[in-house]
Amino acid sequence: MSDFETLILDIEDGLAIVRLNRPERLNALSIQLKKDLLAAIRHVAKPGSGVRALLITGEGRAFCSGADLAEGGMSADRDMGANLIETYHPILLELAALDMPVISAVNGVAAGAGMSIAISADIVLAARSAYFLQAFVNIGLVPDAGSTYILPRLVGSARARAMMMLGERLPAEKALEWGLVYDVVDDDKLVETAITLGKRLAGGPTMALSGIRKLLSESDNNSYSEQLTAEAIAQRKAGRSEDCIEGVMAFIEKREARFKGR
Ligand code: LHQ
Repeated sequence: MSDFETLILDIEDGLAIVRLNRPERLNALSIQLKKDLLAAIRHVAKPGSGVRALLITGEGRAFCSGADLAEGGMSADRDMGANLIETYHPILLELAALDMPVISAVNGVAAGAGMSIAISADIVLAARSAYFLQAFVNIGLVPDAGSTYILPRLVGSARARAMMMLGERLPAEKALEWGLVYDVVDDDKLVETAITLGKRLAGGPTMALSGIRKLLSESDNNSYSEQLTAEAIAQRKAGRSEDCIEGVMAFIEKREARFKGR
C-alpha cells in the first residue's frame, strides 16, 4: 500500500508488515509518522482486512529513535504530557487491543518511545547489532509510552531501574539474556526470520492467539482466582471456534491443521 508518507505497509499471506520509513532520522516519531502508524494499525484492525498478524520493523539502520526531537522546538511551556496523551497513547492502546499477534523485528537502535513500541510486541526479535536505549533520562525526561509498565515486567525491577536511570545502551545479546527479547538473529536474516514467523502466526488459530494476548495482559492485574475465571471465559470462546474443531480433527486424522482464523 502506498497511502503513507512515512511508513510502508505491505500485506502478504495475512501478515501485515509495517516498515517505519524515516531512515535519515533513524525513524524518529514525527507527527506524520505517528499519524501514519495509527492509521496503519487501524487499517489492520478493521474486520475484513484479512490481516491475522502484524510485524513492525524499521527501514535503514534503526528500528526507531523515539520522539522526533527536532520537531516543534523545546520551549518550557510545551506540554509533553498532552502530546503523549493525544498522539502516543492512541497508538499504544490500539496496538494492545489488536485481536492478533504482534511481532517487532528490531533491526537497529530502539530508543525512547521507539523502545516502548518494540517491547510492547508479543514477540520481539532483534538483530545481533541492535540495541535498546531508555534514552529519556539523557534528555531530562522520565520514561513514557508504556516503558515503566512493560519494562520492569519483562526484565525485573532492578534491571529496569538501572536502564531507566543510567540511560545506557543494552545490546541485543544482553537483552536476550535478560528476557527482553525472544531471540537474536544475524542482521541479514532478521527480516526474513520475522516474516516467516509472522506468516506462521497469520496461518494460526487467530482466536486462540488473540485470547493468549488478552489473558497475559489481564494476568498483570488479576488475582489468581480472577485469572482462572478469565481463562475459563476465553476457553469457552476458543472452544467454540471453527479452528478448535479443525485442530482436534487434524490431530485425530494425523494431518496438519488448516486454521482459518475464526
Ligand atoms: C534524530 C533522533 C530523534 C530527531 C536521531 N529525533 N532526530 C514522547 C513525547 C513527548 C515527550 C517526550 O518523550 C517522548 C518519548 C521519547 O521518545 S523521548 C526520547 C527521544 N529519543 C532520544 O532521546 C534519542 C535521541 N537519539 C539518540 O540518542 C541517538 O541518535 C541514537 C542513540 C538513537 C543513535 O545514535 P547514532 O547512531 O550516533 O546516530 P545519530 O545520533 O548520528 O543520528 C543520526 C541522525 O538521526 C542525526 O541527524 P544528522 O542530521 O546529524 O544526520 C540525528 O540528529 C537524527 N536523530 N534520533 N529522536
